Amino acid sequence: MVPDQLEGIVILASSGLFQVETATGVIHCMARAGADPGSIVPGDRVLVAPQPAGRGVIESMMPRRTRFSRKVAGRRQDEQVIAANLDQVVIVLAASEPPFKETTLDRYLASAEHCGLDAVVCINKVDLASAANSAPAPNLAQRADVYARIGYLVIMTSAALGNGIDRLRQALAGRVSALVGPSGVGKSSLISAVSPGVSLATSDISASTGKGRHTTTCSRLIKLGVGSYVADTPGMREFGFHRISQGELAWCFREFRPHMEKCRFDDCRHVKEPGCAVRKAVEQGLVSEGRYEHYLRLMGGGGHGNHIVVC
Ligand SMILES: Nc1nc2c(ncn2[C@@H]2O[C@H](COP(=O)(O)OP(=O)(O)OP(=O)(O)O)[C@@H](O)[C@H]2O)c(=O)[nH]1
Ligand SMILES: [Mg+2]
Ligand SMILES: [Zn+2]
Repeated sequence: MVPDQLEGIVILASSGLFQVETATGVIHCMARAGADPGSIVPGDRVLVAPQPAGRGVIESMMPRRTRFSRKVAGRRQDEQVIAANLDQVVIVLAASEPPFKETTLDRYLASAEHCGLDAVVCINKVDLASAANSAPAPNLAQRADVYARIGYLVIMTSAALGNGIDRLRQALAGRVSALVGPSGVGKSSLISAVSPGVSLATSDISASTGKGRHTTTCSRLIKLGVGSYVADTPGMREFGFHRISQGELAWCFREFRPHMEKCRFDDCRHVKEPGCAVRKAVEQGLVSEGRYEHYLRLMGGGGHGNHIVVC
């Protein structure tokens, strides 16, 4: 390493300005002239040339170990990297307000699998869907159980009342994570609950649309402890896949994997092909019908700016 450069981790990226955490503290940086500032995201490891007054210039970026990305919103097909060098994503949905939707969860889960990241499912606002004894409503527990049975860690939380916050804190310990999910589900509230020293802006969901107000506008990486970081990310209105091929999509539904190997045809799409072991597993109740239906919907394009590549 050039001695006059400092190694650091990007904790905030906003309109071409960056905050980089280094051994000597947080440095406010710009990207080197000619570099695309949009290509540097929280979690990126960078080399900074210090400038006077605690400022610096990001000179170079180290290769990424992992990244979590989606297709940019709108018609373009470009990739938008949400955070880099993550170990896992925590997909946050609300039990209610906004309503819990498996279609949304399956989309995020498939993307996490495609990015090679562990995924944790966090269902927040259980206080809004609970009986008086604060156990989650049975219907919600059943819906959550579909995901626990296929091997995902499912944590039911209430940032408002404190339920499940210890479990979430444990899941984040020693890892680099990002909380992702729609606006208004409580991502920022959960990070504030996990780390009481942190105060992040939150706002109520809109009474007219029942949706969040997109309060968090840029991703921010927060240090929870040695080796523990969590990224608060802006709620996403649409979550389109970035270049997942049809063949890859089935693999991204992790419970399909042991069955896929037994399909009659190597290039089986698990739609109508004879001898499809995935469909058979659905008929036998080994794979959830709901998950399979969402797979078919995603294979069909299903709106929402999907980018399933036929190859
Ligand atoms: N009842 C209840 N309300 C909650 C809970 N967690 C968060 N909220 C409320 O939900 C609203 C949205 O919370 P935020 O933390 O801003 O949600 P967010 O996911 O960060 O939203 P964006 O930043 O827009 O993506 C706020 O009014 C919170 O007070 C919870 O566990 N129970
Ligand atoms: Mg937020
Ligand atoms: Zn098949």
